[in-house]
Amino acid sequence: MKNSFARAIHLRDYRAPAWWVDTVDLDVSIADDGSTEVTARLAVRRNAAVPAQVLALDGEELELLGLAVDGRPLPAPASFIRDGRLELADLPEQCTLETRVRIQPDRNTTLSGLYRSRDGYFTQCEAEGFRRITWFPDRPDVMSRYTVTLHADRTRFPELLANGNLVASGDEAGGRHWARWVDPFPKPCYLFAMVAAKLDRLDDRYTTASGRAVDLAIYVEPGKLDQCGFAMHALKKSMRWDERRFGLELDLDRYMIVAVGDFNMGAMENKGLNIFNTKYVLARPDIATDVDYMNIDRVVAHEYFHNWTGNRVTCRDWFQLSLKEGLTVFRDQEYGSDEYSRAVQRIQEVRGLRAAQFPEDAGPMAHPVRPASYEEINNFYTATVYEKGAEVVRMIHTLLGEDGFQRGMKLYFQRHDGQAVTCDDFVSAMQDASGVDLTQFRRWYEQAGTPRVNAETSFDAALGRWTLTLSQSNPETAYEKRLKEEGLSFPRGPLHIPVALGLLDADGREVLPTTVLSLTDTTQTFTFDLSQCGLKAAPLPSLLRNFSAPVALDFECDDRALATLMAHDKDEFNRWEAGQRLATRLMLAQVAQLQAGREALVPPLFVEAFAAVLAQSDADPAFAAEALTLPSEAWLGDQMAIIDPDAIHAVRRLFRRTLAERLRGPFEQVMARMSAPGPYAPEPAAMGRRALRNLALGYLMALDDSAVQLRALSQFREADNMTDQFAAFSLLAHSETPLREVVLNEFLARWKDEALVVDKWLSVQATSPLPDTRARVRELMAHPAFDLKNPNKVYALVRTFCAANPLHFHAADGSGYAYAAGVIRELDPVNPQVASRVARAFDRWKRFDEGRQGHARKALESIRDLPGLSADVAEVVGRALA
Ligand code: B3K
Ligand code: ZN
Repeated sequence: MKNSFARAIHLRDYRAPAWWVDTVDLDVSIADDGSTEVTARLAVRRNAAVPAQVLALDGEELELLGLAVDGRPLPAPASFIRDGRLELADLPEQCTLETRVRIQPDRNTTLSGLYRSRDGYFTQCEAEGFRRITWFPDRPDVMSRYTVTLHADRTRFPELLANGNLVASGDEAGGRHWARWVDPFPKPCYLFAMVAAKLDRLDDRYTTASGRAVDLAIYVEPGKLDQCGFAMHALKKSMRWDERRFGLELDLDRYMIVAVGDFNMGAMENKGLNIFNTKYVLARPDIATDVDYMNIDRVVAHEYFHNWTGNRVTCRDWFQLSLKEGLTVFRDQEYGSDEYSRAVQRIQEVRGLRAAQFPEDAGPMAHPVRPASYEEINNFYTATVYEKGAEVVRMIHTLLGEDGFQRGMKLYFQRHDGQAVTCDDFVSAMQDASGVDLTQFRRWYEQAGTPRVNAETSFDAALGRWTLTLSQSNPETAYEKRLKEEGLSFPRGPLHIPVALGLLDADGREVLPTTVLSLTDTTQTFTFDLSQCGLKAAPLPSLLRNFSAPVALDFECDDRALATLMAHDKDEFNRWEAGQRLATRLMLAQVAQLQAGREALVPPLFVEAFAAVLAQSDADPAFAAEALTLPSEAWLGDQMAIIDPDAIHAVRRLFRRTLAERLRGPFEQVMARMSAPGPYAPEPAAMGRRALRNLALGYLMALDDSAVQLRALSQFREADNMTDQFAAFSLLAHSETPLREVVLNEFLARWKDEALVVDKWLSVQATSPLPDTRARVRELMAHPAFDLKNPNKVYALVRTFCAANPLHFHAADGSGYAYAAGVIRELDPVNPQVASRVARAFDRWKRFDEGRQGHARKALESIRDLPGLSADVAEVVGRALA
């Protein structure tokens, strides 16, 4: 295996570019056989601020046909390529460089650069795909104005799209046509996009706050126009929201979204021409669930918000990725909170953070929000950069308040509009605009790891004085260990942690409303004078309200206190959190019972607390659905020294079944009360009712009662919307009854022509707890519904199995690991980015017993030893084995 240190790219090596590219004139001509000629005319100019250097351009898989400087052809173009870069010495300070290359998008299975999907051509350039289209300094701090001319067959590719505005078009010989686009805004090449395809278009118009009319268009594969109305609605909603909340308006005359079925990630914010995975555009009540609708809303908003946070102000280098991603996730979270229930959104965000980011910090791929080194940048579009990055922005928001934060945003745009900048520049704007000192706070960007905060309290009843002692510790992660081995120093020290606190009395009445404390030392004591509150006993603290910092909190709190918080805390997040803490503690205790060979049981206190939430569920069904969801198997495992997936699964199953037995009546009543009459609408209130009703159905299904199963079957067959149909479908498909095959067959027969619904059919089978799951998943790879070249199919079946089915992926016989390794080896030559994402399922392997570790190691080594392994997978597997 190649030496990974030698291959790593380091932040400390950043140098400003030696050459600027002021304008790019691109001519792309797609021939009938798919082979494509790209001519690029770059107006290059030496950067006088740095010592003179050769002009070095990046390129991959380009067949160089010609090279010219200021119109003079250079002989033997290939002789200018050194170590994969095109190097030109002795150029004038300013000149026009012309390159002509041929590329083969039909053979491009990586889905990076220009590639073919079905009958059309699409691009994905972030992070480093533009170099697969033409020779270019492929780095985000080189910003240029683009003119793009596209040529292709008129009948096969009626739509020729690129960033910006259409300025001219016409016919050509041989039934071909052309179109020229000009983007008025300078941009880094990762924001370049083009499309040549036959597509249907949904048009709309939007008038901005300042009164400018904008043309909106969503392009989808022919026949799917009836599935893009909601995405258009979401686009207009998010445009209005950004005007109202952030004072930011669209700067273009035209904004386009194109949906494509083959796409590595969710969507891409290319200037004026977003390209989306169909998963985040297409929706209709009968094919998309409430969760799908919500995701579409959030992703459309996210990409739109990037137009300011990402495109107008972009990243200086890829180490700064969180500058645009953390901030834009924060913005889409706030959008979600303003549109739906703030508390429920927050609960879901924190659940996501704990499911993906906490384990990332605890595993071999740990890195800070702003990493200091990487081997393959595509591996760093992570939960840490995105979700923890958003938490870091949220903490700034908490420390500054909405007004201070908005002043910071204004200053940020004043200073940096049109520039490529760093995370530090963002924090400086926030600090300068608000006067809040964020010097220490910057450590959040540099330190990996989930900090632990420990809380201890004491109460002097005579004086009415309550003290809270908070201490923080920041565990060393795989990241610091690696830096040490490389002989690098790294900053460590206490973080600036905002801790939101409220206090309740023994009856659950609030005696201190939310106060934000700044924990900045390793240990710090805060004293409160509560003599006016008439307390007879120590108050009950509600700590880290609304999850005010991405930390793990250690605080001794007995079961009764948790039950009080669950019932009375004014902070809804902490009401949910108290329930999760209680459930986690009790379930882990039962796991220990099982491991000791004793019988596990469900403590009555838990049934009572659960019943109380159920009894109040009418007040806020969406919240109740969250509060009544038990901690996941993965979360429970993360709390154990050595993860025992079998015992965890057995205990969770026991809890579900026992709760269903004890509370059958209340669950039945919830089902009756929560029916949602009238036609389906993806509205928050109706979504909450459906979530709660289907949760109740889920518990009742744990009873193995044929009456309940028949009820589920009729819901499956009669539902007028996918939310209800899918809920019943997945429950029946996971049940050990003959109905399982019935619903699997009926579902596929009905939806075989809707690719996104077929993905659901695959993922339900991948998450099944039934014993034949691993064998089935393997068989499904040969099913016509599966396609290794399509990322959505791989994610639905393979990644879902590896990442969301701990019981079977971590099977003691190693069969899950062997299966995953086989797929990764097969997938790596096809699409390394997708293969690498699947490989991340091995992150936790050292948390299991020796037997499982042995199997996992073998599986990882079999991947590592694959000849020609991609840099993407090599980095993930190399770190896992290190
Ligand atoms: N910026 C893109 C992600 C690109 C991923 C490249 N491997 C989507 C987003 O975050 O909006
Ligand atoms: Zn983004």
